Amino acid sequence: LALAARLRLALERGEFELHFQPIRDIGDGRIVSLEALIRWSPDNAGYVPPSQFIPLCEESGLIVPLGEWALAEAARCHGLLAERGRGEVAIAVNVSAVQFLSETLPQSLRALRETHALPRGALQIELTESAVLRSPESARTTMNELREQGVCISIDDFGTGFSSMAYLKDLPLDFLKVDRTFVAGVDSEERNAAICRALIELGHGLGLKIIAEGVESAEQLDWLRKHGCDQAQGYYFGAPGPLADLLRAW
Ligand code: G
Ligand code: G
Ligand code: MN
Ligand code: NA
Repeated sequence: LALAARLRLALERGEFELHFQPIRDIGDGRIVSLEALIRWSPDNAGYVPPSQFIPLCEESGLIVPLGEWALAEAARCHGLLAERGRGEVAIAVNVSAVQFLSETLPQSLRALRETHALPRGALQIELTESAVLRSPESARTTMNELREQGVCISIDDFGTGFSSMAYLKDLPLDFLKVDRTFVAGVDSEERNAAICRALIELGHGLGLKIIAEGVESAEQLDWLRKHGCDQAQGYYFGAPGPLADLLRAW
């Protein structure tokens, strides 16, 4: 079976699952949101990382139904959080450019919020710069509709794409996620520190909150706290894992 067809079958068979990584407030350490990261476990034989199948799903168009599945699963999981008294914690879902620009996103999210009786703020979406830059006008329309529904928007991997100040200035965004390549060595390499300082200042100047990705040490976390970063995620706090594990260790 060609991989594209195998992936379609995987979606039908329910072979995908979501893992979650906590995002913590840097000030008080509390978990403010969970990033949902898709995993494929074919025939229950270990996990295939998304880098090995997301690009193919984007080419074949499967990313749209797969993305719909991820949003629905995130909505279901938010219900589980709420049952455990953690309903104020948001779930952030990665959305591909193809899905974001298909313009069905606001409608899908509205339907999910009704079906699962989700409060405003329950779901967030993470977009990359390429998703936005491919069509800034259509991006703005979709973002405004999401905003009205109380869905916050992050720009993911910030600084690694074709960053344009124009879209940052004009689009209704909430969070800027500083890519982990800049966070690595932030406490020991002046060039990374210079970029992180500038991104924090830029984001704050535009009224955005800053999330540092890929935090792996107490030294990095201290640096980020001292320089005003708002939230952090990374192996220092924990790798992505099943929701049940996270709830147990909360
Ligand atoms: O979990 P991991 O670090 O292997 O993720 C690698 C990449 O896969 C990340 O860049 C992430 O944005 C992407 N990814 C993870 N889950 C999803 C998803 O549900 N949808 C999309 N479009 N991308 C995802
Ligand atoms: O592109 P995106 O930011 O959505 O991808 C998140 C990816 O980063 C996931 O694959 C996740 O497993 C990985 N990740 C999460 N925390 C860390 C970390 O502290 N260090 C590294 N190297 N990768 C991380
Ligand atoms: Mn992400
Ligand atoms: Na990222």
